[in-house]
Amino acid sequence: MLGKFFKKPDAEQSDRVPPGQYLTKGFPVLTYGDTPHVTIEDWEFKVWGLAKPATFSWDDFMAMPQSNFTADFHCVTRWSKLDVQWTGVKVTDFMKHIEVDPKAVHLMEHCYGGYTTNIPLEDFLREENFFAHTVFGEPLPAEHGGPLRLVVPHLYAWKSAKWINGLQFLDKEQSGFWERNGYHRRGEPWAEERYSGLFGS
Ligand SMILES: Nc1nc2c(c(=O)[nH]1)N[C@H]1C(S)=C(S)[C@@H](COP(=O)(O)O)O[C@H]1N2
Ligand SMILES: [Mo]
Repeated sequence: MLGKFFKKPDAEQSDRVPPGQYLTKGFPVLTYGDTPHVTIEDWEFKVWGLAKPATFSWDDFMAMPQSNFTADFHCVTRWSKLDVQWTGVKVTDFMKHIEVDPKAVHLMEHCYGGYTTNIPLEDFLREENFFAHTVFGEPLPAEHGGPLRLVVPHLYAWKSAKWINGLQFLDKEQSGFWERNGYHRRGEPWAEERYSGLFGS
């Protein structure tokens, strides 16, 4: 697969590329199953579990502060893309609207199409995480998770749920789709937390 589309990082960039990753100039699409198509009129985002239940419309999200982000993107299948430019809502700004029960320590990200992925509350609440609706100045294409996806830059990209439409706050860890199918529970790229020991690596 190396060659035209993937290259080993040069020295200048190598300190930004986690071990075992290769740079791609394109933006591959990695989806399990079909791409859901959701209009912003029908779009809805829900919060439940150990947080006060809440429902947000597209307009509710757009009324929150909008920020630009540049972030690196690391897929566990070994491609990385540096300096992706996004626009959206910071998780910390969104969370100002959520009342979390103090017993919550973990959460499940839910999506249109049924994909799920879990994340510790502490990893979710980091300042650099955001919900993105725009990439490189264009509306986020459906195949990349539009109208809205989560981006969690410090973990492998399977935690960056596309078509996200819900957060379930939990008092203990539960496994999402890939975590049940052999991926690591947390997925930190610098530690190469790729797969769980149970399924080998
Ligand atoms: N809903 C949903 N989100 C998802 C996925 C998916 O299959 N469904 N794949 C994950 C994986 S493995 C990766 S690498 C990134 C890929 O994002 P991209 O297709 O925009 O490159 O999305 C993540 N989010
Ligand atoms: Mo991935």
